[in-house]
Amino acid sequence: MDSFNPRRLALPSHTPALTLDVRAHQWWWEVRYRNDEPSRIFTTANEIHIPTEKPVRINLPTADVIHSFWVPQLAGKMDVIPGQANSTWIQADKAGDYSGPCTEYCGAQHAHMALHVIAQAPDDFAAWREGQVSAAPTPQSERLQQGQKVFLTRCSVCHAVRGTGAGGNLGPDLTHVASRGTIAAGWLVNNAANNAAWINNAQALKPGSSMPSLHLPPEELTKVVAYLGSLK
Ligand code: HEC
Ligand SMILES: [Cu+2]
Repeated sequence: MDSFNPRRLALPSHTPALTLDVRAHQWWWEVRYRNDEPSRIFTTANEIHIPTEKPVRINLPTADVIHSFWVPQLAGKMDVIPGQANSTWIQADKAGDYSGPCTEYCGAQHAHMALHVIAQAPDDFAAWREGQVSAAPTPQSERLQQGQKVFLTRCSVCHAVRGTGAGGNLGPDLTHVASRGTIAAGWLVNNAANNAAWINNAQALKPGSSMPSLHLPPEELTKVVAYLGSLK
């Protein structure tokens, strides 16, 4: 019975505790948490939080080419194919950070398209979800207000921050970007220095990405980085 995992086989007949739409993009993962109540739907990127011991259904659309979803410790590999409604299931028995690479070559930055599944005890997951459901915090200082202004001018065509009017959807939703451990699909640790480098030189760090190198003046750069850091 060693290699037989009854739970995994039984998963598709369960009612999911949670249903996520995980849309593959060149080269990042958009993660949308479905909910019957529209005000509780939210979108994040590259880091999927799930409660432990609960079956989670993952729908796998793609925004562009073929990708592949694979978190080796939690689920079998599932291809993500244009025009196909593929889906898979994951379940984690233990809390932890499970990572997965994209396993179908999808272009230049395929190697920089990692996904993290962060499994949390149900109470911790519920607390995380409440944080994500809420709108972005209002900037509390003049410096952060200026950072938000830079953001609304330079970034909102591609990025959303819920509650500010920024509604772009070409890039990841940044409403709670400061709550993520990494940016750019697992490629960089999420800290101020890396955000500054990324904003000004995305094309050097991840050539071909749809995120341009913004080359902001130093003033604006530090303010917008501070603003991102406030989006907990
Ligand atoms: C033309 C569209 C576009 C513009 C303008 C743009 N971005 Fe992006 N941004 C993207 C895309 C696409 C990604 C995903 C890149 C990837 O991971 O491959 C991204 C990723 C990011 C990330 C990483 C998010 C994560 O969770 O991985 C941050 C932070 C970010 N952008 C900040 C900014 C800021 C700040 C500005 C304005 C100064 C900006 N972006 C302007 C398209 C854009
Ligand atoms: Cu890939």
